[in-house]
Amino acid sequence: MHVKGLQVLDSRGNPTVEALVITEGGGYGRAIAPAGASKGKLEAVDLRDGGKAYGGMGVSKAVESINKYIAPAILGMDSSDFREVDRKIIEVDGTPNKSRLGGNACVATSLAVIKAAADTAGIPLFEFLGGRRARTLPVPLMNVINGGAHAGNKLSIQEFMIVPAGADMFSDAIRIAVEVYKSLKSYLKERYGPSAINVGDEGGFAPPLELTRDALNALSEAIRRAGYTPGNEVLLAMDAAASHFYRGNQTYEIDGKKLSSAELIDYYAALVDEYPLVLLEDPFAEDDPEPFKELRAKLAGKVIIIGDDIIVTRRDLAEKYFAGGYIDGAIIKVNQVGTFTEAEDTIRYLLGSGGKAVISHRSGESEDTTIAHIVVAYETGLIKTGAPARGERTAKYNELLRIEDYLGSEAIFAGKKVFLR
Ligand code: 2PG
Ligand code: MG
Repeated sequence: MHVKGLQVLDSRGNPTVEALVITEGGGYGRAIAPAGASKGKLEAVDLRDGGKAYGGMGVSKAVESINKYIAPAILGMDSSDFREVDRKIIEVDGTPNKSRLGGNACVATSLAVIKAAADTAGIPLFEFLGGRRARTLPVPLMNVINGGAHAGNKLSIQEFMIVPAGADMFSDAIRIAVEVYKSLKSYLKERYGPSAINVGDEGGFAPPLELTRDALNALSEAIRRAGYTPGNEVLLAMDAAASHFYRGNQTYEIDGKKLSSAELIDYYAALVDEYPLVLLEDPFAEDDPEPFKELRAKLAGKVIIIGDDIIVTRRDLAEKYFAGGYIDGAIIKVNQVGTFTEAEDTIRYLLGSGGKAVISHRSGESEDTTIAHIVVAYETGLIKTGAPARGERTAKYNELLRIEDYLGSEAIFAGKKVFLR
């Protein structure tokens, strides 16, 4: 097996790392590292060049990590031993957070290796990882109103998502989501003017709204205008990404108000009563984990609580917060830990313990579709990969449509039951 690195661009126009793996058996795999904007403090390091070129965002050092350090270390290894390859990458890096090689170099290589292994075996990646029984297509969590760090508006909450879980099959869920997305577009334009349909980093609209309820009302109205009933075919979800509006000392600044953690618990509970919300991600800051527990207990049976910044896809943190009753599950972003094997370990722990694993994109993405295969391979039933628009987001949905087509009548859609605890 040979690996080679290359600097390419991501969806925000920032340089990112691509790895190409070629195996002795004639297979190949290519993967591109994504990049976050609202990151957890404990994420693997995204190695950047600094300096003047690309505003300091270049990744030539990370590309060099692949060509100079990873390539010779894994030369001759078999791609089907991808867990061994990941162990080798971790060993060569030798730091707790991939700061020597760069998490971006590690993740691109690690994902390219599993893709090359599947290609060498002559089967799709989801089947290579999950075997022949893997056939559950996920419910998509589609971020259609962008706020927080992903948009230039005043919305405190980062992501407002539509969840077409009431569909019969995945392709039907995509159709419903697109109809609601279009209906939202015309509603926002009519109500807030033409600039309201500008889009944010994840393909959702970034209208000049200020209040959380304004965004949730817009979604409910768009669902109704598309001919559906909020809470029936289409449910709602939010990623608060609350670390961004945490002001320290158990205080949050949301919707122009200062709320204590206890007041924020009541605020979320009121929203869950008013709207068909089924999933809340990062409702509190990573530095303020205690209220996760109370909110989860209070909203039992109504909503599932998902951790992103507090877990950063690490198995030890998933265990601590899931076993401790803080969360129902976690967001899985392979680049937060740096290798596929580490992310897989976290997925297996969560699913094996009755928890949820939401396979997720980053706000900075590319045409890479690996996450579409991962979500089907482990049948986690939940994917978060942006609006049903913009090439880097639709690339994942299109790959899932291909997988559904490939599975034919064998395909299953996860549906609403995935939200049961
Ligand atoms: C998140 C993500 C993806 P980012 O917070 O969940 O939607 O954003 O990639 O910027 O961390
Ligand atoms: Mg998040």
